[in-house]
Amino acid sequence: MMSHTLRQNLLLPTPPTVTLHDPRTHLRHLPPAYSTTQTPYSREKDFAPQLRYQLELPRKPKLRPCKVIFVGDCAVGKTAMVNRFCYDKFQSNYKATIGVDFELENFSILGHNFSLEMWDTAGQERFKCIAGAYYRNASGRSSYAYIPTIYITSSPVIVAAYDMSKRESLEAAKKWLSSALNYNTAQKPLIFLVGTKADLLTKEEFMRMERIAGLAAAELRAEFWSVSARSGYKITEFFQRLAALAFEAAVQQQLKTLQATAKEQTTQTPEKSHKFDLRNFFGSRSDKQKSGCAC
Ligand SMILES: Nc1nc2c(ncn2[C@@H]2O[C@H](COP(=O)(O)OP(=O)(O)OP(=O)(O)O)[C@@H](O)[C@H]2O)c(=O)[nH]1
Ligand SMILES: [Mg+2]
Repeated sequence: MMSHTLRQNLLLPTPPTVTLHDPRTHLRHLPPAYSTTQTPYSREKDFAPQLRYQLELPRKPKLRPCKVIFVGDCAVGKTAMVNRFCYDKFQSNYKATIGVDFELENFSILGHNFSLEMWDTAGQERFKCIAGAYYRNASGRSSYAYIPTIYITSSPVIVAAYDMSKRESLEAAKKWLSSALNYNTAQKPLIFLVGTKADLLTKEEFMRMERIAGLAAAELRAEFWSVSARSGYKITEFFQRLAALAFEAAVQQQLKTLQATAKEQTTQTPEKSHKFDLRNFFGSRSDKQKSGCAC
């Protein structure tokens, strides 16, 4: 009896490796804005039906990683915010970022892979020129120099952070944002104004600061958020909203490019029309077979 049980156990197939998906990075709906009445972006409760329809078509869009640049004064909590979301950790001792830190976070949105390249820049004055180089890359051109510009469609995202317990850091965030915008003329970026360290404020201070930040955000045409990396308050919600809006923008941008290219093809002479082949945008094996292309 004993050996039988043992044999049975040995013959049992090894349990399959279960890949646990992080529910925070799997989105099926558009997350709401921090203040649903105060945002320059979508106030809808879900992705547009048109977008869902496009994504269900057999030709899947190929989305490039979206660049997210974090700017703001030193010690406002940019790194803490990124680390809380990416690693669910918080460090109370301050370690200034040198130049720029990089994190990659993969999302699955409506079943499509979408990555955020997070560029966490240093707030210290002496690194300002280094950050400039990364804003330039945020327009989505230089880091993929070998790919034609038309192929790169992700709008960059700029997160201007300020410390809610330091009023002057809000003024500084506006300046950081305007200098980041100076580098981003090719594509209109998504802009977020994020107040950090919400845990340090009393309820009254918090409400007062939110009123001020709400006005500033409206002026900057940004979506505003208040978060705390220490307590985790609204960190997940913020990153999910950012990823979802960036995804929506990337898909829409790609569709626009595709439509423009198709229009161009119909108006151009046959000689010129094969300059932009649609198969370069949405690769499809069946199409390649139909066209007889062997590559
Ligand atoms: N209480 C509290 N402290 C925070 C919070 N976020 C960050 N801090 C603290 O603020 C200090 C600075 O945080 P960092 O994230 O390093 O700031 P930074 O903006 O990346 O600074 P630079 O890299 O110099 O630009 C650290 O001591 C953090 O522990 C928060 O939400 N609440
Ligand atoms: Mg930092």
